Formats: sequence, C-alpha cells, structure tokens
Amino acid sequence: MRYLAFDLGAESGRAIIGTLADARLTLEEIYRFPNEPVRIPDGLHWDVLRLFHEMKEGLRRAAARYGTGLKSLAVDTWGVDFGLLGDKDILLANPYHYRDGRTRGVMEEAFKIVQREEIFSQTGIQFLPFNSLYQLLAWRQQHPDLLSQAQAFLMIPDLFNFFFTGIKAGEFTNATTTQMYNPRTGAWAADMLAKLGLPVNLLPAVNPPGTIVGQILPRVARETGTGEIPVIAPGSHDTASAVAAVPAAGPDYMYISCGTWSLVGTEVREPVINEQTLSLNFTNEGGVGGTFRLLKNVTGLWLVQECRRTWARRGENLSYSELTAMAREAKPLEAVVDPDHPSFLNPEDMPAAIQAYCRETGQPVPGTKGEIVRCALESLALKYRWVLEKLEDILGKKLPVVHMVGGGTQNELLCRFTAGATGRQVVAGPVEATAAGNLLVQAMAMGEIKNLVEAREIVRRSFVLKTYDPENTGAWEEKYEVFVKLVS
Ligand code: ADP
Ligand code: LRH
Repeated sequence: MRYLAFDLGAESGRAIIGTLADARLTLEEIYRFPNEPVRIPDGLHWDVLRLFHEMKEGLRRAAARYGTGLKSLAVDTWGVDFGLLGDKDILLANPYHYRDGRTRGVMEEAFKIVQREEIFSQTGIQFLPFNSLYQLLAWRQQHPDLLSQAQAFLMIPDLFNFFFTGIKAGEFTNATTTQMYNPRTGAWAADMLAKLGLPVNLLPAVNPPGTIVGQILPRVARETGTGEIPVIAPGSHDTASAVAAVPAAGPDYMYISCGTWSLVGTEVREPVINEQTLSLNFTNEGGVGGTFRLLKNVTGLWLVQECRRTWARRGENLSYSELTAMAREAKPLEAVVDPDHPSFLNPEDMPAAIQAYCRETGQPVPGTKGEIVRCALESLALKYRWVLEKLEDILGKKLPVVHMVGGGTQNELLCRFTAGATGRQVVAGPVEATAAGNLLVQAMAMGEIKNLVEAREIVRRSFVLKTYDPENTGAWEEKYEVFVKLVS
C-alpha cells in the first residue's frame, strides 16, 4: 500500500510517499519546501499557515500521481512547540519557535514553585529551557490575557491534523516531550500544572501513535483533488519516528538520531526515573509500540548548519559535502568543545562562538573553515562517547553497537569519528529514518504490518546500511580525557 508522510525538519519540510510491497519500503520524495522560522518584533515564530499551504501542495502532487492509491497521511516534526486555539477554534497567535529567547530564566522561576526533583519524578523528562512547560509559563508571564482566552493546546503536528481534519487530538510521543505529561499514570501531570498556575483544561486527550485522527475535510479534499483519506497520528515527534526505523535486530544498541540535534539513547520498556537519570539529565520520551526512549539531547549538526549559515551570509556558499571535505583535510584532534555549552544554543555567529570557547578553555583556536568544522564533528563524536558511558552505567549493561540514522549519516566523517570515539561498530542508515518511521506506523495503523519488530525487519530489508569499524582508538581515548574535563 501507499502512504504519505510529511516530515518537517529544521531546514526543510518534505512530502514523502512510501510504498510497501513484498515486505520492502520504497521512498519517493514528491515535494520539498522551506521551513524557516520567521522573526517579527515579538519573537521567532513558525509560519504555520504557509506550511499548511505547502503540505496541501504536497498532497495535491501525491494525489495527481497516485489518485486513490494513497491510503493515508501523517505529519511529524520536532517536539516541544505548540499552538493555542481560542473561541471557535481561532488560532490565537503564530506559534513560537523553541529557539526564541523568551523562555530564558523561566525554568529557574518554575523551580521556585515546584522543585526540579518533583518535576522530574512526575514527567521523567530532561530539563531543557525550551520545553513546552516553560514555553507555556512564558505565555502566562508575558501574555496572560491571550492565554486566558485559549481553549485548546495542540502540539504542532496535532495543529496540522486539526487543519486537515477539523479534529483536535493529542498524540503520546509528542505529549511526553512537553514535560507536562506523567508517563506512569498515562495522563497530563494535572497537579503539577495546577501548582504552576497553568490551565489544564486546554490539554487534549492523548492518543497512542498509530491512531486514525479522522478524514481530511471535504474542502481540503476538493482543493487537493484527493478522495477521502484518513489522517493518522504517527510517532508525531520526529525522533520517535526516527527511532521506530532504527534497523536494530536485538535490544542492546545505542542509537543516534542525527540531524539538527543528535538524540542519543536506547529503547526501554518502562521509563527510568531515578536520581541518576535526574542528575545526568536524561529523558524518557514516549516511543512507538509501548516503548520509551531513554536518551539525551546533544546539540548536533546545528553547529555545522549555523557555521554554514554564517559563512553564507558573508557571501561564501558552501555545501555540506564541501565543508566535510575541508574538515577531512584539517589536523585531527586539536581543540574540542562541549556541543551543549549554552553559548551554542543560538549564537549570532557560530564560528566565532566555537573559537571563543576554545580560546577561553586554553586550547588552540581553530582558524580555517576546515578546522572549525572538524572541531565540531570531533566534539560531537566525543559527546556521543560520553552519553554511551552514562547510558551503560544507568542500564548496567554494555551496548556493543551504535546505530546512526537521519540526514547526518550522510556525513561519513562524523560516522567514522563516532566509531573511533566510542570504540563501537557504527551501523549508519537510513538517511530518511524519520519519514520511514512515520510511514511504517501508518502501515501499522492500516493493519498492513503488525508491530515494531516487523517494521524494523522491513527497514533492514529496504535500505543499504553502511558499517564503520573503530579506528585510531588510542588518539580518541587521549582526547576524551581532555573532553571529559570540559563537560563536567
Ligand atoms: P533535521 O533534524 O533538521 O530533520 P536532517 O535529518 O535532515 O535534519 O539532517 C540534516 C543534516 O544532515 C544537515 O544539517 C547536514 O549537516 C547533514 N547533511 C545533509 N546532507 C549532507 C551531506 N551531503 N554531507 C554531509 N552532511 C550532510
Ligand atoms: C529533534 C527534536 C528533539 C527535540 C528538539 C526540539 O528534531 O525533536 O527530539 O528535543 O527537536
């Protein structure tokens, strides 16, 4: 059968058709459109109306090509961002983008009312300043009148599902990323939210991934030339979809979902909420098929994306392949940074931020583009090693294989570095893991496949995976000693 996935990433949105035949999945990108946040005086926003327009264009193209052969569609994007609807479902503002600065200091304010330990024990979610919890608190502090008019809170994929179907519903994997949902009770953390003075009545009922939300509205069907077609909630958190498509055969592996962020972790059956995960700031996000994603956010290829953007602004347009080639030529393991240092969250000038970090920590300062990108890639690999060690400690077992999925696996240097730094074999691919996971959950919802095990067998059969064996482990070990001091 044929399904349509919309995957909205930080650099672009994609409409991808997946065809499942003979237990193999083939992907066809039918439309790609920009997904750039828009800065206006009050802050950085999603352009949701434009994006919905683009998704309808994607649907139109898919329908023109396959007509009624299309069985369903589903939307995923990054976690934590949401929209608010008011009276008669009016969109109250353009949703904010999580990299907007308005949540600065809000998390610390929240801890004065509900302690950090309590928030973690209720939600199991890592502390990131832009979690929906702190975004909603920022709404309360900065726009209390508008918030008091809100009648529904919808995560971004749920908002698009509402635009498509007119039905308002939440979805589990993304609900957990808010830090407002209690995975142990399987409900919104109502008491905690009430203590923080946040309205609980806005929050939607939460469906498991693989739920049919509803049929597209007749008007959307007319506009796009589509017949009746159901909208499905996949793992609507992009990372949940990516993890669903990790081609692992057994349980003992670490994955790295490698794109703008690197989401580094493993799959567990129950959330691991204890002092250790709290102090290491690990998270337990909801997964597909009754699983949880025990992981840590590592600032990922954002470092390279932002370098590229800074250089482009100065008139030097370089592709990722060109930048990687320059990095390959640079001297290995000179200076390293902690990718998660706050100065890298949203700097004006990423190369300057990397240089400043190296200067301030008494290391050689990378000067050329190749040196800067190499420093970023080696630092990422070392941070993956750091997470691997902590994860093995938490679980009390060894994770002998590292699976890397997502757009970042096209960066072979990063895959090689990861094998070297972790001392593990790296299995890289698929590149479009998020879309594949989205499509396979649709296939589950439509009854074409049974479960996650079958989905992963299909992924293994359908995509060419590349393996990297560890090299230069001695040099990596030495640099890791230096790196660990920067992190702790
Ligand atoms: P997102 O998390 O935004 O959805 P993707 O999974 O699409 O991100 O990955 C995008 C990243 O993949 C880019 O920022 C870039 O660093 C990397 N990338 C894409 N193509 C290449 C390439 N040809 N060579 C090296 N890196 C690449
Ligand atoms: C990755 C991701 C990640 C979230 C971040 C905001 O795209 O969804 O899992 O923490 O974006």
